Amino acid sequence: MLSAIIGISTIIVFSVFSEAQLEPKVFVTHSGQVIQTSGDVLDPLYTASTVEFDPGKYLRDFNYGRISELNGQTIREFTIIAEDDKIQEISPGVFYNVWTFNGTVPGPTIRATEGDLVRIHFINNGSKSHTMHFHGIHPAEMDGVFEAVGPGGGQFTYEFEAGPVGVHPYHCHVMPLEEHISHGLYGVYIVDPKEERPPADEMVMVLNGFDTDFDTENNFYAANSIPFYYQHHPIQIKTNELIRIYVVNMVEFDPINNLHLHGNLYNYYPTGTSTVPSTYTDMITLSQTERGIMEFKYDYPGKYLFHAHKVEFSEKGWVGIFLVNDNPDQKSQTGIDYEN
Ligand SMILES: [Cu+2]
Repeated sequence: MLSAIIGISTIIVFSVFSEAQLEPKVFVTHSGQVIQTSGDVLDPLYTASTVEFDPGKYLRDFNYGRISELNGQTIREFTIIAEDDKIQEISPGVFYNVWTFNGTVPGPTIRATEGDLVRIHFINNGSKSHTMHFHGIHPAEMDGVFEAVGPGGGQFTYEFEAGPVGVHPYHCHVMPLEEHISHGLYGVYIVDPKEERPPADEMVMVLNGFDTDFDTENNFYAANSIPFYYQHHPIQIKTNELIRIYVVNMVEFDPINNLHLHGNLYNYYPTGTSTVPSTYTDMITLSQTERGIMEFKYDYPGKYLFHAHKVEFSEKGWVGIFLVNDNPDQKSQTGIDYEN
């Protein structure tokens, strides 16, 4: 609604001094701000956010769907709506046209147990064609590549059995793919093993970036969309409590990303497909859509950084802090029984 008002009320006034391309043009935004530029204006100008995204909530928010059962199989149904007209304040004063699944970037974390039937009611309320392409095992027609879902209310139902066990991305797969992904049409899909992993304080981190000046290089990087968010709002955890992070790299334009943890090492399970870790390290490197599960405990309380050891990324926002609180009585915040 607000974005529609913005769209209608954005008045573009430009004075043409000559036919020369580099002559300055003056733009007046809907809020009255006057902007002069000799460059092309590739997108409308915005000064208001229409997205409400809380990285603190997203971190531990898992969506298990509407649950029913048929012939002994658990069915999990989700409704996912794509839009491409939302505006998010990526960094103070920097507004960017994000394309969203259910109103946020990343979209909701979808979670099922191996063997469940996952049914996604996908509605495209955007102005361009979109799809949902899940990584994992499913029939060809459920792959979200060749069945583009048209704009303005197009619908498609994706249905498949959850598997394999692990952490997988989902994203739009309409061309130009780079544009559809970099604007934010992605999220995380977790498949739990039938025999549950040990109890833990679980989190999701999507490593992402935003190219806010359209030069196919990212201007901002983050874990969960907002640069420096977890530095300003440290993630509270407890000593001796098992932490499990489902991490997915969705950074477009850059060939690699990485994740370094301070004062500790973690067991790492690439793609989460094995219950046996492949490595014990403080640093993993990930290409786009590469992902895995990290597990660790802190022995000592205090503040610990985690960040990209690609320093450019950390200096542009991909950095956070774990605030490890002392836990002398071994009281768990996740219901873990420490006696066992
Ligand atoms: Cu798309």
